[in-house]
Amino acid sequence: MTLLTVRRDGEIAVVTLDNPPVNAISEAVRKGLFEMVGQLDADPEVRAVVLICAGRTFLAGADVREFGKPPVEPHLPQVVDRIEAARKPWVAAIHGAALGGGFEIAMGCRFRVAVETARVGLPEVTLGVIPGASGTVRTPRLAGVEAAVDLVTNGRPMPAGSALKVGLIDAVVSDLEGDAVAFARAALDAEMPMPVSKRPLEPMPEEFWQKARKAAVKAGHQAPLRALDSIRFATEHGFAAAMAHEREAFLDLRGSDEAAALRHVFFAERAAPKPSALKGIEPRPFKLVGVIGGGTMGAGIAAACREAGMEIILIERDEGAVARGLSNVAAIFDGAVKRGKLAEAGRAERIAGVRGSTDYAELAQADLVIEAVFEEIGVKRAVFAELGRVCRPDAVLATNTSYLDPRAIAEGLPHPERFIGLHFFSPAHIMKLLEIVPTPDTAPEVLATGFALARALNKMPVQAGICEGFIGNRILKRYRAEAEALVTQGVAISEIDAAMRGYGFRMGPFEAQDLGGLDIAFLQREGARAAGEDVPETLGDILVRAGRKGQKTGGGWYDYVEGDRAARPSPRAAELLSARITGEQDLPRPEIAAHLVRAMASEGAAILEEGIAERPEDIDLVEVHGYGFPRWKGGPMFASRG
Ligand code: T1G
Repeated sequence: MTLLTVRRDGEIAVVTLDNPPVNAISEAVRKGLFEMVGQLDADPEVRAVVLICAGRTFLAGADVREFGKPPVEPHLPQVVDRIEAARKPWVAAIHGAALGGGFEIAMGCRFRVAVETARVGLPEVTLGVIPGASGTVRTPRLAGVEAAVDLVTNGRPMPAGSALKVGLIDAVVSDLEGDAVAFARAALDAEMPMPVSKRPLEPMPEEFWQKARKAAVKAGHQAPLRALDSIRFATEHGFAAAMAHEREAFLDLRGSDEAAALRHVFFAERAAPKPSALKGIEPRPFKLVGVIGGGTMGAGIAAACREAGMEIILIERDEGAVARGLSNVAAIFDGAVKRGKLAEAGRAERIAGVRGSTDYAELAQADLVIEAVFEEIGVKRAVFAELGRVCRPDAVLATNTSYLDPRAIAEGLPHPERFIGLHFFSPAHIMKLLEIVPTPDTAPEVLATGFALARALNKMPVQAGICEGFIGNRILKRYRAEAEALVTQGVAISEIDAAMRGYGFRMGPFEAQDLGGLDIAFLQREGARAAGEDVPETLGDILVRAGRKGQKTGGGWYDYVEGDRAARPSPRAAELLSARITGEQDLPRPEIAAHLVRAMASEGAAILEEGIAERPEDIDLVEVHGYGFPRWKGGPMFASRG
């Protein structure tokens, strides 16, 4: 396969890059482009150049796989400068996504045209670095400081239409190659714009800087702030100085732990939906989906499946519950309309695809049914007994249980090979994590259906073996137990929460329990005790028995004042727990965080050892996508690696 091919359309040379799967800019691509400029400059018949890519997308950025290696010439900034300095003007013809170094190369071109569906972006901060080939220096010259800060510090790609408005591209076209050639030909007869690096740059207004800085600090890791700083530096210095400053920051960050952690998550996310064990196994179709239960979880699952284009039948126990369930689903789409994410017509179309019933017989033709009823074994078994009677033998039947043993739920179910656990996380239409829990009877194509459903819902699937809490809730239980152990050793609750916020979590373990309610885990422990298990009394038990269930009862680990969610240290909680607390201990917050992350990783090691999780990356994905583990720390297994 030839990396770069050239064809002539009259005086226009069309250079096509073909480096599957995403035209990442490898060393060979840099070298090829660098030499191509000289070759076409030397060709007297060529007057302009169109750069276009084969496959699904324009250049998707530097090849992230090369990040761990020493950079080799020609470096990307040199390639961009060389294209910009070419005697013949280059036109970037963009489809798919021009990202990172891909968009930097496009900015080295004299013009940029794109199809409507294309996106341009500088997502480097999502990989823990900043643009390293003039993204923070050319973008503000091309589109102004505000557009540059927006594009660079949040790392979100911009659709072609918006990019045209701010001047990042020159035209939106329909026939990409043909129109790009015509654009190049027309440009030859018009006044040539200045190369981007020569364009003037307005200073960054102080007020804008302060606002942008506050937002960048909120990101929690250093890359967004360094990117902002690099743009500001570019507004105060010449191009060459700004390029040197940017390069220094890029190389510094590229070797950082944050960048290594973000690359780890990047590749783990791309490996997750394609387990090798399912290669070549056809999933079953799932166009008509039943959801049993219209509460928060059921409504979220129904909305997520409807959003992915499935027809939904929502089953509840009586007409009132059906109405409430349907209104819970409608409320989710109303929210999307309010946030400007969904047009009114789209809302109506989505709601029209969700019908409610109390009659299980309506599920006779369902391809997939997902149960999301009360977390009690008897209730769940009754649901599956009914489903076993009414559903097709090949219909996939799934439980959303988060703690119960799926084997116990499926006991006695006819065609047990069609049963699987699909553990969604609330709110199910937002949280990306989906724990997929097969039983020993689950057929491979049913497991493949679980992964296909995750892809259809744009969720992050992680296969889990059967144990209490599968992967995520089992680690959560250990995390909470270790945090309580620190409290009994005299470490202040507020210090532990502050330590975990400082590490990058949005909330510490105690404030999170107060928000979610201490009684949920309490009921699980009580259920286990009732089943004869020896479950030692926890500090949380003491608080719940004293009526302290968290914010909803005005107090849990902390006290709360009506209408104010601020957590206040609680003398009452201290009094209730005093008998269990021996002494006082002042631990530095980083030590507290390291201790608790190590505890998560130790539970993760046991989970791997027992075969509950297949790979450490899966455990990191569960924690990052389901439990708020800071992405730029990579997850407990990565953070605790040797
Ligand atoms: N480098 C290497 N491999 C990459 C890659 C990249 N940049 N992007 C994707 N892949 C692989 C990915 O691992 C997967 O491999 C396959 O391509 C398909 O990916 C100097 C320093 C482009 C929007 O951050 O956002 O430029 O698993 O499943 O859903 O300033 O990939 O098949 O073996 O995601 O169609 C900046 C990251 C780099 C873009 C396509 N660029 N990629 O999405 O496919 S830093 C990025 C994406 C930089 C310069 C700086 C997406 C996509 P496999 P996929 P997709």
